[in-house]
This record gives sequence, structure tokens and C-alpha cells, in this order.
Amino acid sequence: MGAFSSRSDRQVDAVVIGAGFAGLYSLYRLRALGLSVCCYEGGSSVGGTWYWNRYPGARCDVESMQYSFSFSEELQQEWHWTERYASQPEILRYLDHVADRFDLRRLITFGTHVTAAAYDEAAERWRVATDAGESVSARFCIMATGALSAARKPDMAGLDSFKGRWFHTGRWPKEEVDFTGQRVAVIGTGSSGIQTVPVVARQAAHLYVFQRTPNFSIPAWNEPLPPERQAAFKAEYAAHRARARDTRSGILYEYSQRGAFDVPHEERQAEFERRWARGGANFTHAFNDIFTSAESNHEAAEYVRSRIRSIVRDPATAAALMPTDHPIGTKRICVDTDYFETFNRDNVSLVDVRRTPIETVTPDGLRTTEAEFALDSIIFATGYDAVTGALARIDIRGRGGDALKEKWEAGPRTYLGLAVAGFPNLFIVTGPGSPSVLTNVVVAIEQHVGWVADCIGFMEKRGIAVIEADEDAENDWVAEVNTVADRTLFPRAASWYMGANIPGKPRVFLPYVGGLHNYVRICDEVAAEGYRGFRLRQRAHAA
Ligand code: N01
Repeated sequence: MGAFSSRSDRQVDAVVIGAGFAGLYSLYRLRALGLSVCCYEGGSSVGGTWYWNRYPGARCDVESMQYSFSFSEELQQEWHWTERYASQPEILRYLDHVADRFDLRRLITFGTHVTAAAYDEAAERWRVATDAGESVSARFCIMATGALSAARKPDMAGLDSFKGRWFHTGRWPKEEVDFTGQRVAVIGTGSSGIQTVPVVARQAAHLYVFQRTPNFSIPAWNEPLPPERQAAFKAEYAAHRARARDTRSGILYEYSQRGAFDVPHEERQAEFERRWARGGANFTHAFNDIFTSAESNHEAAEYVRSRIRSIVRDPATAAALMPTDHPIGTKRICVDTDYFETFNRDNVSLVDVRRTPIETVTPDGLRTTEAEFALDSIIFATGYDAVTGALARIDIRGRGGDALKEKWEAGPRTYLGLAVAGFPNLFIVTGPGSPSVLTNVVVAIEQHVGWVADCIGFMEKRGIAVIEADEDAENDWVAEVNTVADRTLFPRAASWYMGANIPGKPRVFLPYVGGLHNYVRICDEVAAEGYRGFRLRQRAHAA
């Protein structure tokens, strides 16, 4: 096994891969069980997604009071958020604080990528190898590798010849980047592009936005968080958290109980108006059938298109910015600050690369089928090999040396998004088949990690050495993930949820769209029934 060093392995009970929200909480919970734990992290510090996404304008679009850990009452009471939506630097400060406060940092080896993980069936242990030539042997392997962490730089012809600088939003350098006076391109108009465009536009001499697919975006209306509002929320923190966990997305939106056509036209418009004025992704919950009825969805989409038409002064630019190729919400809804308004600036141009595709990057800029653009910097906001990409970058081999990559050739297969048949004692946090990316991911992470830690605790108490998902249970779960997706409009969009942004990636709906609340219930039942759908094997001496 070439990836593994011949030196004798370091031995631990559990190895955690990744030190973002998921990895940090995994370390906290597994150490609390009395296990020896270690962690590998590619970045030079903690934070995961929030370590790498330092691009101008990076901000979370779940409100800060909710996008945070709930596991420590002291932490949630003492940490002070300054804005309605936290900026990337603030979230990174928070995660640094968490790592220090709970003394997690010394468990982590930074600047080190895991390259391979292989299950040794005889020893009932995972061997994990890194690009630093280290290897570790562990009974449990926790993949806290992130659902949106495998950044995707499109293979653009000529990029190597470019004389300026180029960046990917998800691999932003640590030092400040100043675009003042520059001619800059942003390629991509998903959440990252839509956040960075208004900020870069204020610096650049000229900004070209290369758009392939227009996206729906709702204003954030970000603002400072008044201390009294924060105090009021904190006074009821536990209750708010419990309520959030019992919703479909783990976020305290106003979930309407009415369908869009249960009310007359004027009332429907007034509701959209009210939600637009409130800001954020709450908009798509204005009616309870927006994700399931094409007609209701059309009403919401039309409302957003009408807002774009009224904000953007140039009618041709407004028309080009209006999404028409997918139902609203079926590609991740964006939340912005002044995105559409930015196209009213004299120094901003929209380039429709669906109509005039990019042919090549040149030494001095970029050429489309129609024009040449002189550029000093290019920002790729081109997204991720989502949900499965970070796992695919590790050579993961289970029983019999079988590769996860091969097992997942036609699409990922998991039981509950947490475990895979043939890969004993390996757990995935926010894996395919889990609700993760459709939810407040911190809530999902706390649930996944909590479930895994409880499972390992159960095993320790009962002298169980090995747990493995049963193939039948896995098949049933994959079928369930597809069934619930097919009841919605989600599969109609060529989105990263469907794997559609990566050439050659199988088109399957990756997350579980049945709702976090239902998912939690199912996971709890599985545990309560002695880990239904899993095979458990006693330790040899306890058998
Ligand atoms: O990536 P994306 P993202 N030429 O895949 C375009 C989370 N997130 O980094 O749609 C030209 O959504 C591509 O075009 P198309 C959130 O879950 C959250 O923006 O494939 N264009 C698309 O416009 C989000 O959904 C937050 O036609 C090319 C864009 O690049 C997820 O991360 C902030 C191209 C990619 O959009 C990913 O968002 C940021 C090419 N060759 C991210 N290749 C917040 O919480 C791709 N594109 C606020």
C-alpha cells in the first residue's frame, strides 16, 4: 500500500479528517467519551470553509444567532455577534475561539491533507495516510471533510499564460487583496459571485461579470445586531434551538401553512412584498408549495423577476439578469447586498457567456466568441465538486480493499448519509443522503456528530467493536432520498445539488430533501431500535 508510510503507525481510537465546524465538534464529543483522538486539517488553522472563503464580501446567509454551536450554554451566551448576518472574519474568529476555549487545537495537525484511508479487516482498524508521509491507525474514522470544500477551478484554456493574478473564492489567499484601479473579471454568479461582485465593484476600475446562468437572489438587509435583540434571543436560546431543530431546514423561518393559490392575487403579492422587505431565504417559505408546485413557484419567481426589472436601469441588462431556466429555490437561493443595484454602476458590465461563451484566457485577459477583455485579475466564483468531491479526493478503501469511488460510480450510496455498507466504523458528517446542505449546516452538523458520538458511546459500553451499514438498509435509504426528491421541483434544475456542475458526475439528487425534522426522527428511531439497519459485531474477548 504505497500511500502508507512504513514507519509504525500512531495509534488512536478515532481520527477526524477536517477541522471546520464538523471536525471541531467531532473532536469535542469523541474526547468526551474518553477516546484518544487526532485530526488532520489541510489549512494552517481551524475553520474549514470559513478558513478558505476569505473573498471580499464573504458572509453567511443564515442569521448569526442561529448559525452557531448550541452544545455549550456558556459559549452561546458569552459569544457576541455584531451583525444580523456574520461576516467570514467574524465566523473565523468564533471558530478560533471555540478551538481555544475547548482546548481542541492541540489535537489537530495543520497543513496536512489526508490522501488515503484503508480498512484493515483483520485488525478492525482504519489506516489513514497523509501527504506529509504520516500514517495513523484508528478504530473509527470520521470524515468531517465538508460538503462545499472541494473547490472547482474550471479547466479554462490559456489560464497558465495569464500574466495577471487569478483567484478562486473558495481558496482565497490569507493576505489582503486590493483590486483598486484594476480591471477585474468575476466568473460565476452563484452565492459566492453574487456576494463578491458588489464589493469588488467598489474597488475596481472596471468589473466584468461573466454570467452563464442568472440566479435568484433576495436582499439580506444586513444590519448591526442591536444588543437588546441579541439579549432577548439569548434569554430563550435553548427553546429557539429546539424549535429550529424541529423544522425542515433547521432555521427559524416563517413556514407558511398556505399554498400560493389559497389566497387571492393581491394577498399573494403582499406576502412576497413583506418577505422581500424582511430579507433572506425566508422568502421561499412564503407559501408551503413553492418547492412542489410549478405554478406556485412561478408566482414567486415572477415576483423576483419584477424586482430585478425595477432595480436594474438598463432593460437589456435587467433581462439578462432574470433567471428563467429553473424554478426558484431549486438552485441554492442567493442572499445579497446590493447585487442587482451594482449593475447600475458605470464601471460594471455584464457579459452573458451563455450567448457568447469564453473561448480562452489570454496572457492579457480573456476572449469570448464575441470580444476581447483586458484584465488584471480574474476571480473564479465557479463553485465546488459538492457533497462528494472532498471524499473523492481521498483514496478510501473498505472491506476487501474496495474503493469508495468505484462503489459510488453511478452516484453516492449511504445509509442516512452517515455510513456506507462495506466501510465499517467510518462515519461521514454532512454526507450525501443527509439533509446537510439544504439546512442550517451547523444544526445538521451538531445532529450528525451527536448521533455518531452516541453510537460510538453505545458501542463502547456494550463491547461492540464494529458497526457497518447493512446493504439492504442502504438501498432503502438511497431509494427514499430519490423518492422525496422526486416529489419536489429540485431535480428540474441543473444544479450542484444534482451533480450537474461537474462534467461526468452522475446526475442524482445528492442531499436528503425530506426535512431535517423528519431526518432527526428517523435517526433517533434507528438508534432507539439498537441501530436498526446496521450490523454490530462484539469485540473478540467480549463475544
Ligand atoms: O458556487 P455555485 P458558489 N464558465 O456552484 C458558474 C454555498 N455558499 O461558490 O450555473 C462560466 O453555486 C456557474 O454557472 P452555471 C451555497 O450553498 C454559501 O457560488 O453552472 N461560468 C455558477 O453561476 C452555494 O450554493 C454562501 O451555469 C461558470 C457559478 O459559476 C454553494 O456554497 C456563500 C463556469 C458557480 O456557482 C456554492 O456557491 C457562498 C464556467 N466554465 C457559497 N463554471 C453563503 O452562506 C461554473 N460557472 C452566503
